[in-house]
Amino acid sequence: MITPRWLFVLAAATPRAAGDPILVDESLEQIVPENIQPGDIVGISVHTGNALRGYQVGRMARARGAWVIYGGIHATLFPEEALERGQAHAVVTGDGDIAWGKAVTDCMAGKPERIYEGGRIGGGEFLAARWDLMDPAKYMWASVQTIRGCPKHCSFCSVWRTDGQKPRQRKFQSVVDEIVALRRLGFRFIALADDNFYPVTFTDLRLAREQNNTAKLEELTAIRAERFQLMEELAKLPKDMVFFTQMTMEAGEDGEYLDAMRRANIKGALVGVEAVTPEGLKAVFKDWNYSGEALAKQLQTFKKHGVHVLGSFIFGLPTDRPVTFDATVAMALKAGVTFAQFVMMTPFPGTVDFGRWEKEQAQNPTMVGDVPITRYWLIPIEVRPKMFTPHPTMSSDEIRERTQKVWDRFYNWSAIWQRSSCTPNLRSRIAFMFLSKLYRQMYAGTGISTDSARRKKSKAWARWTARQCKKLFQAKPMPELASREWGLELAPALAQAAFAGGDGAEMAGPFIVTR
Ligand code: B12
Ligand code: SF4
Repeated sequence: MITPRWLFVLAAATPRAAGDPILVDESLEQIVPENIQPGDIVGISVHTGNALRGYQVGRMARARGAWVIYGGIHATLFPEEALERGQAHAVVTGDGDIAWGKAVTDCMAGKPERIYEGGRIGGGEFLAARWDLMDPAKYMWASVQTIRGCPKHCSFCSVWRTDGQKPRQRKFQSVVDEIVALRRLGFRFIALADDNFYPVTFTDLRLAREQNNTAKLEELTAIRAERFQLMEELAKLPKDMVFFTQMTMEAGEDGEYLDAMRRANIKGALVGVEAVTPEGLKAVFKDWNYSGEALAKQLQTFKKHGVHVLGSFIFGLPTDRPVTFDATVAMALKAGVTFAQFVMMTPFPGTVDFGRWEKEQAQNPTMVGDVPITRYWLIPIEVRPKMFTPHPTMSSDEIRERTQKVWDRFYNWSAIWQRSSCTPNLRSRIAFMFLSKLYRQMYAGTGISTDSARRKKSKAWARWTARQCKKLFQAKPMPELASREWGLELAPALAQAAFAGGDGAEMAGPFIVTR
């Protein structure tokens, strides 16, 4: 559905001397080994879920005489594993925008280093993707990143550890230019592939002010002002644009921010609700999230300001009990979230949860074949357990079955029909229903479903629905659409003035001077 952004960003980072790269997205089609020639340079991105396949591709490419380089979140966390299991010549850890170019140049000279530390580059250094190398017919949504990193520290998430807690924000001009390029190609649905679109909260501003930390206050204020600037520019794009992002529910405190999102056509956001009880939130280091009535109210605020919520809930937390499943779906319905996902607790490497689990397993590791369970991504998919960490009171089958039921309840036809009343006419209402079913079917095939027959049926259904939905996402290309030329950078002093004396409630008008 969504463009894998890294592929098109690395294309932009490829040195000219190497020519235009050939891009292969294995979620659409498998790589053809015969297309790899001796001396080619093959870059492979691995996240934890596809590491095993990635290593297979790397070994094949190396056997064909190519240089093999890995990157991505998993290779960043386990570079030695990629070197050994994936037979890499080199691994790029962290951001590839700069390091990939160096690795390619070194391969062309026949002298790659083992590890290239890409680190965390500044927001101003993020590259725009090379969308000219994409076949627009293959994707429904494009993806553009506006900010990287997240100041929080949730126990199940690796983002704050790998991408850092300091938000790294791209210059808004570069983001808007890229979006214009995509609209020219006929893309009107764009995922803002951000870790957290609301990087500065009122609490952050208040604390900096109370601590008299002027430098921090200035920094936060500038980040926030640039967010508004970005949204103001997005609002000037064709009205049929639809953006979707990810953010914390803290944004519910900030009506002005949500209004700016609505004006910018950011129609929805994935919000990590995770758990509906205070114990559950504490277990995942997210006790700053709301629970109970306050949670429902917070999420309803998004909708009131015209921003739809895709609520994300986790099951399998140690504090979960059978009643938690009912309570969660009841809350999702009460809070009026437009979409919801119910994912199973997975200990992803680099997270606090994973560290704790690895420690527990150190003395007497559970093995699946010859692989310790803490390296579950190396276990062949046919025998890989669906859940890795035992729950104190429920079996993994019970959790999976209950989770499945929650999906079914939230996405039954009658519930979807009721939710679809948020759309303006019958046609959109039907589209909404199809989309909801598509979303549910996609997840039915990600390991949550209980049997393979159901998974197979779901996949076929999802493909059919996706084909119908595709028409909804496409728009007539607008080759005539031009980017604006921006004159001045956002002046930090002006930005600061806009917030003087308040919680940011009194945002000033546009700061930018355009030519
Ligand atoms: C947007 C996003 C999504 C979107 C869009 C996915 C898409 N098609 O693009 C959606 C919502 C669909 C999604 C789904 C999922 N996601 Co997601 N997602 C992200 C997010 C926020 C940004 C990804 C992105 O586009 N970044 C922009 C690009 C430019 O950055 P990048 O991919 O990191 O690539 C850079 C470097 O890593 C490096 N690099 C990457 N590859 C390579 C390759 C080479 C050769 C080199 C040299 C360098 C290199 O260079 C790039 C440029 O700097 C990341 C968080 C993050 N900060 O990475 C999570 C993240 C990748 N997702 C994650 C997860 C878990 C998932 C899901 C499994 C969630 C779920 N439970 O269903 C699914 C899996 C989907 C799938 N099958 O792949 C985890 C992965 C953890 C892990 N260890 O694998 C992350 C890290 C978030 C987290 N909470 O920890 N995701
Ligand atoms: S789950 Fe979301 S809020 Fe928590 S650290 Fe990760 S990106 Fe930040």
